Amino acid sequence: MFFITLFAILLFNSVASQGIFDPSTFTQGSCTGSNKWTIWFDTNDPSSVQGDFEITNHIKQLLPTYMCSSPSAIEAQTSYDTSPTTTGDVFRISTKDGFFCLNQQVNNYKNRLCTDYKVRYCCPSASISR
Ligand SMILES: [Ca+2]
Repeated sequence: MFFITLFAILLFNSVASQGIFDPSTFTQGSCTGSNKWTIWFDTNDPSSVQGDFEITNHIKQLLPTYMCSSPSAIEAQTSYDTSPTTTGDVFRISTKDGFFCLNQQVNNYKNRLCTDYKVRYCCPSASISR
């Protein structure tokens, strides 16, 4: 828990300069050829302390048979299958690190939390069990 908190604080500084969510970035990379999308991962619920994080390394450790070591793309949706653009949340997404929505970045932070999100990754078809 300490590590996560420290990480969030470090991350906050880099996220703060990125501004409002850009629709073009909720999918990073494409998924074609011998690759396919994994199942959706929702490993974290929004907390009032931090936000909603779906961390790539955490997912690799938690669900190794459904995940590959070097995904080529990541996509995020809300847990209710709507586009992140509809939430008004501010977040960061990258294949390497995962998805991070920090409550501090949300308008009227005192009154609302980050929406709950899920992510999926693009992996070589042969490397994942489904
Ligand atoms: Ca989540």
